[in-house]
Amino acid sequence: MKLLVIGLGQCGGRIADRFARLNHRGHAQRGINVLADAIAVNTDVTDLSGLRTIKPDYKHRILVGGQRTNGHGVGKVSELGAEIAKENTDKIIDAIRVTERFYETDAFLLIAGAAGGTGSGSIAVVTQHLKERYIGKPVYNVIVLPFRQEETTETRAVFNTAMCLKSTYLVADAVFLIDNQRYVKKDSAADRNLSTVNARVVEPFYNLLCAGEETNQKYVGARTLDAGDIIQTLAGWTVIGEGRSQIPRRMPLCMPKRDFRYKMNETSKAAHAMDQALGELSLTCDPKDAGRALYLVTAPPKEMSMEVIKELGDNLKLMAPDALIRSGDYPRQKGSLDVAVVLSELRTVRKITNYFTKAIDLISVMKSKRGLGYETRQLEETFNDIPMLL
Ligand SMILES: Nc1nc2c(ncn2[C@@H]2O[C@H](COP(=O)(O)OP(=O)(O)OP(=O)(O)O)[C@@H](O)[C@H]2O)c(=O)[nH]1
Ligand SMILES: [Mg+2]
Repeated sequence: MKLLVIGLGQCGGRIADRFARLNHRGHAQRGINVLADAIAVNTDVTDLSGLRTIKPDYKHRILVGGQRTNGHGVGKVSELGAEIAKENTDKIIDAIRVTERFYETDAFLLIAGAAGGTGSGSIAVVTQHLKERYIGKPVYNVIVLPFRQEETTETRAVFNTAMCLKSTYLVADAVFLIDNQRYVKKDSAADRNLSTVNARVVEPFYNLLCAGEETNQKYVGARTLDAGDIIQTLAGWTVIGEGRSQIPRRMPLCMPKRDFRYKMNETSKAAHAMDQALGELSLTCDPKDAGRALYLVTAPPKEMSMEVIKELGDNLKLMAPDALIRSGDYPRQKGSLDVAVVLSELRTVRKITNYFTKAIDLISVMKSKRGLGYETRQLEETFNDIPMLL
């Protein structure tokens, strides 16, 4: 699957930059391009200068609202971010039009941090514009949720996040949710090292995007997961994760391949990788709430019998009984068995309902009449009360 990636604001730009690096890796390791191109849009000159891989010309690093902000960002005012995006959609479309491989693009992937101003305010506006202009081409969003500490110290962070989530949900074909706080908990060394967080955010996309782009027959799976399967799976609130089992270089000599222990070993490695993928989802959620799901197993061909794939499918069905599940195998790498999992069309996500509830409380505090019993409200009810950025 080939994506045209557009990063908005600092967070979005940096993650788009990581996607550009992923593309270089695909090209170098596998001779595959997974991106049609990568573009960064920002109101801040310094942020644009700090990128490493996205091409440095003005069609790839697009400065918007320079006159309004003097090139220093919108200072977390996402309404201003939205306004500037509306005024500059032509500039962004012009850049997309000259993209060399635009005709190969399967979908757009727009990325932004929800708590900031530029990315948070502009992502829904640009998404809506792309949807209207390129009818039939899916537009997906990646929304990065703030660290807990930001939520507790900056009221604006919660408010921006709620407005961004609502607006993006209304216009995008699917919204990948990335919880910054998850990555802190998982690995204390990553702590607030954003570069490490970003690398981990994009990693689960690597095999998923490569699998359908393979042209070498040797690496085409029995059941290829291609762009069509991914597009059919993605809808609404979505999370992604990846797990890995190391494969020892040599099997114990005493264990013949037909031995039952060998078989057990084979399936347990795959099951372990899937458990890890579900445990490391980009946002904590209950798989039972998923309406659609997919998994991709990437491993050396001999590690991937149809039995293993089927068993993983059964496992996932138990975890996500209401999900329509798609799957694929990708006989590619050496030394490990990786399982990437996407859960999509999530009916409810507690963390999002919490943002909406908190934002409504903030609004009512601002109007100095406290709301009654918001804690017990459901996602749909809270959703209606959040202002939009469109
Ligand atoms: N994962 C990750 N999160 C980031 C990164 N940079 C910023 N963030 C998060 O994104 C939010 C802030 O958004 P930014 O992207 O910095 O804001 P902006 O869109 O540039 O908007 P303004 O600076 O207000 O004009 C905060 O929650 C940060 O924790 C990054 O490189 N990686
Ligand atoms: Mg900024």
